[in-house]
Amino acid sequence: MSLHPKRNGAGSRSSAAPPAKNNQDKKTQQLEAFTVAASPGLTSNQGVPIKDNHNSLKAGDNGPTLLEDFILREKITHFGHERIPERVVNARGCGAHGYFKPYKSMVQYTSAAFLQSPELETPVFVRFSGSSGSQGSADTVRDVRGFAVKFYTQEGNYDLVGNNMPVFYIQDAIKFPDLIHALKPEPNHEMPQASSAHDTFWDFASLVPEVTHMLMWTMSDRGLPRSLRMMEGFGVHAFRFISARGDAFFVKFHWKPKLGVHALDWDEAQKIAGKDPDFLRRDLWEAIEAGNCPEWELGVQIVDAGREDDLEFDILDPTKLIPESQVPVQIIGKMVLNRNAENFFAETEQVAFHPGNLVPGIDFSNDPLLQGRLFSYTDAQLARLGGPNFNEIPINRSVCPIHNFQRGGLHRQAISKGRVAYEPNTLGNGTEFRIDGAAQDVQPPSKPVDASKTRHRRASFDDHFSQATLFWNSQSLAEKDHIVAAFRFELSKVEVPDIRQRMVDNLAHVDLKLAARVAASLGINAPDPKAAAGRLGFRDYRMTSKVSEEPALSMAARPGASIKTRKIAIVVADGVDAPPLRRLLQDMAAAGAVCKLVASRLGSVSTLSGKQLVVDHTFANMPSVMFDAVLIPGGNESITSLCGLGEAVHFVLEAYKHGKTICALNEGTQLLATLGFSNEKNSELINVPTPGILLADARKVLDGQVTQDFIAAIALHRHWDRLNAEAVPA
Ligand code: HDD
Repeated sequence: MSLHPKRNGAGSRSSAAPPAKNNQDKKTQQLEAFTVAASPGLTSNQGVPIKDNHNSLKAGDNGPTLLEDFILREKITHFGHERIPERVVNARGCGAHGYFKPYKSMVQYTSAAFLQSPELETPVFVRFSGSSGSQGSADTVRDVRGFAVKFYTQEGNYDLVGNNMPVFYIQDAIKFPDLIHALKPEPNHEMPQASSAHDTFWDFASLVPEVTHMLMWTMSDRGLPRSLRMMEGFGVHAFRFISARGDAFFVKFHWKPKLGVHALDWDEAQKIAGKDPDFLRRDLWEAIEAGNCPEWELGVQIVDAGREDDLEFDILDPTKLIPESQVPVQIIGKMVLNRNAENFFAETEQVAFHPGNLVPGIDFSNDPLLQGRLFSYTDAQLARLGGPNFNEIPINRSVCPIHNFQRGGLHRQAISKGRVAYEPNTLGNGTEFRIDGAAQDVQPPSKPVDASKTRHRRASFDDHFSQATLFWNSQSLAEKDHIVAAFRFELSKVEVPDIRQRMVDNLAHVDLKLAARVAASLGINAPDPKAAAGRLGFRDYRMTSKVSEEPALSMAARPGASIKTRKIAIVVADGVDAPPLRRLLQDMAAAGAVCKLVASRLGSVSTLSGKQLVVDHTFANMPSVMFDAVLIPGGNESITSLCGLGEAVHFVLEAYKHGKTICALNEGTQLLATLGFSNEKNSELINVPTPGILLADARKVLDGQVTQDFIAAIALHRHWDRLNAEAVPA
């Protein structure tokens, strides 16, 4: 049996699961043993039956509650302890189960068993997260997203704890607490929540220029993913592959989503944060429940150990990426997420990742950020999960046997037999038991280290701007506009003008025009790169880049071809013209899109022919920001009502502003009149020269032309080059 997508409740796990046949099922089977189904009746934690769950034990009907009521005491006490400390960063997250399968053997590069055979499926659990917000913060804030994958391999757990951006803010882990303290809500008043738009963050950023490259990413649309299913993942650091022959390679990991890489608009993201703060986690959950199981391909950039100096930057510097045109990404396998967690706390909250959870054949590098992480994650789990036995929590258990002589500790579950808890020994099974180191070690010996202790940073880490410029140069015009707008927004929230000035002076080292555009709206002086260069700790150093533009860094350069799982709103009122609508609904469903009827009230609307169409949502409960595209069917009466309805007009205007595809059939075009579009040649499909606006004759629906145009326009995701979009007061 394999847990491949099952429609209608793919997420639910049957209570009598069949026996595991392959590795993928091993984790499911293991978790099954800990799963508790609801059963009739109540008991205490000691198994004592509870007959009354409504009244505490009192001395007489009006008397005080008795201390001896152990049922009350147990219930209230457990309740008071049911929270654990949230993660100090990446507190808000959601997770899902699935599997990973290589496309080919990687034996040439690594001995990692899970990468040896395309036949082998390895179970995974993935937790996505936002980095700055607390557990209850909104999903769509501007942020880097965590992308942590736990592979339950037959050689133990391997964790790839990455982000949706390929670089990080800082170069050395010793700066991590400073970075996070600056980013998190300010310590005096605990504001703002899940936002970098405040003085302390930009104060730090303006003084530590190594953050500049990462700022370009977070200020870009990458900071606002449309869906967790539509974002890339990166291991960030250079790791090492080690082959069975002992050959070593540097490797950078990439996750490439099958649905393409897409983003929200900033205005949209802010509105969604209020309308549906759970937008991203709901999207993931619903897609998996519907059997639309998200997939990513695993890619690797491999650099032979010893050839890393051919790169013009230091491969160990986590603020640098390897341009894909310099070292192509080899696609080596596929990950599918096909089952939602059964219990959020037990699985998603208690899962414990660690970038040092490695398997033989994969090693870390001397990246100083990674080195610090190796210490931090175990420490974080000890604080969060209450002791050294967190590996025994079901979601964290490996699927291969554990054997060592670690004993005791809080919440120990294993009942280790016998008198022996040491190695070597002869008393365990009567013969000598000794580990002789013959098997391949997880951490193979690397070059001998013979150096003086130093707190010095290598000069090869000094260039903080070349790749920020590379990122900027690689963006489309619309993407550049969004970056400028994001910097303006963030810095306009900064109260101290000196901080704004320092920041734009820094940006002048990325691109003078960018800095000037940001400065223009902030009421400060024009940017001065010399001022930045003169500051303490600021090095005005640039390496010679081999690549000046990199298409892979732009999302616009790689629009997807599919509209699978895209959400289309059909705005309707009584009197809607149903036949062309029905046909379009069929076509869109066949293309994998999700269509929902939106009206001013729930229930149903009547069609021109007097039939009823069931309404899915109201304009109030599901505004346009929750959709990818809008369809306005014809029908005189329906359109007259919609034109007189502010929330319907706003719905369409807002979709226009956010660059979404809008298709109007026949009279439906009148709803667009507010935007200055009219459908004078009513019998023609008019491709108004406004990208993504389709005004169509309903008769053309039957010949498939409208479907084709509509799908092609939605697949482009957004149409930013629209006239007067800023004039729309949405
Ligand atoms: Fe980290 C959580 C990713 C640098 C210390 N980190 C955490 C999570 C992700 C990342 C995805 C959430 C894991 C989960 O879902 O449970 N972190 C990164 C990446 C980094 C990075 C991609 C740089 C390339 N992190 C980093 C540094 C330190 C930490 C430099 C400390 C020196 N990170 C932690 C942590 C967390 C964590 C405090 C919070 C809770 C936890 O680990 O389990 O230990």
